[in-house]
Amino acid sequence: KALDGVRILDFTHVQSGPTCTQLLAWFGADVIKVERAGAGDITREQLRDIPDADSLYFTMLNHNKRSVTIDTKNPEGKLVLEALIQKCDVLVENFAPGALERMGFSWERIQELNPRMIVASVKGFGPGPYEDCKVYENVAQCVGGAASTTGFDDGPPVVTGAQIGDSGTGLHLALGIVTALYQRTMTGRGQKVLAAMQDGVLNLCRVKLRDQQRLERTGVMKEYPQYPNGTFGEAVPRAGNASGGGQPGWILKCKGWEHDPNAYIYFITQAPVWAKICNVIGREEWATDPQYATPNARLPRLQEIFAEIERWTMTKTKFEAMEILNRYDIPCGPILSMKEIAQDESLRRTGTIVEVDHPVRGKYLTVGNPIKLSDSPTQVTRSPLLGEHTDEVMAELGYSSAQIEALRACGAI
Ligand code: CAO
Repeated sequence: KALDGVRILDFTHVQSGPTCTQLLAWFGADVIKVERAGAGDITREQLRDIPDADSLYFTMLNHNKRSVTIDTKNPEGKLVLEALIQKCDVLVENFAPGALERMGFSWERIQELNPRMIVASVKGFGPGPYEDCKVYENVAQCVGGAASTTGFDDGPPVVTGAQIGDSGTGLHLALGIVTALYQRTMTGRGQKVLAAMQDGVLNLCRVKLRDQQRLERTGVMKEYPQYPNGTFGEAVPRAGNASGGGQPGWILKCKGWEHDPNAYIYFITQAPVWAKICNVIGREEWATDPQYATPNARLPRLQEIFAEIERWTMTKTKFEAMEILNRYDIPCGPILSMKEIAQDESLRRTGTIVEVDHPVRGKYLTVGNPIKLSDSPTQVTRSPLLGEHTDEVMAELGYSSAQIEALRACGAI
């Protein structure tokens, strides 16, 4: 495995940090998750669908890890954590700001214990006025520019179902960690890695900061639905389902839309295939009509054009439309429900959707590793039970059975 031999001290909880360490585990790192005895990661018991079984929230974010319980506020527990810091390569955490220091593990202390240690953190904000604030997913979406630019012009800001604040920042952090590991091979030193959720969301909203500057220069953005009939204000408006790029697109109804909330298709009027689009929808004359023939001529007519294309898509199911449009290389995508995705055979074949067996909850579906390495294939294994590997990891640290029992008796592990 790509990260064979890399040991991760996983001090993460909820979603952002666990997403990061799960990826590292899938690439082969030994991820040792530290949890509080008796309680563990709060998500173990959140949104439970089976009484007393670790929730899907927890199981789907903590595959391929080992779990040890340590009370890091207990003096004996602190010694165990120190031993782990000396043995591991990376400490990953996403506590509220200052929590690690309050535990007695400042960057300086960690460096004393292990100068090669990389300390990687997710925080809500980077240094600045909000650095001490706790942050959850939707807060990050709001402060990172996603909410103000998502939704329709006549409605309020909207958050997206994609967890760009949590899982998105976890991905950013994972890249920071492997980069720091690479640099360590040359410097021999650890370093701090910080991924702030606001920054991660903003990075994913980069095109909207592009548009802000275009708007300030020209006062108008012709691919937005506000053009030509609506008005633009001072800030990038919500663009509904308009395409973020230079190829206009929109979501169109398909056959069955009256009773199926997902009977829709995303349709892109890509310029190179405009003539083919005209043929498919039966408006051949638009291919040569100067009012429709060029991308610029079409921009003020997009609403009319999409209404005409929708008259065609409404005669087909989303899959029929996809099949026909793909014959002509016309970019499009059916709106797939989670039910349809869960049943998708090709996603199962590639390991992107995986069925996992769990001793308490039985079989469940999860999303496997979306990043495929040809020399380091991912085998998804179930999430650990709380403290399942405490004895095993303690033995690896050199503790005898009697010492382990004594530590358990005093509540340190
Ligand atoms: N033993 C003893 N104490 C432990 C422990 C252990 N094994 N593990 C954690 N703790 C303690 C911490 O030391 C902390 O104690 P203090 O408050 O006394 O310092 C306490 O548990 C709670 O940690 P927390 O403040 O991080 O947790 P919270 O539930 O209050 O806040 C969250 C959760 C997510 C808002 C906060 O952790 C945060 O802002 N994290 C950074 C941003 C982030 O990752 N957000 C996304 C989360 S996913 O949606």
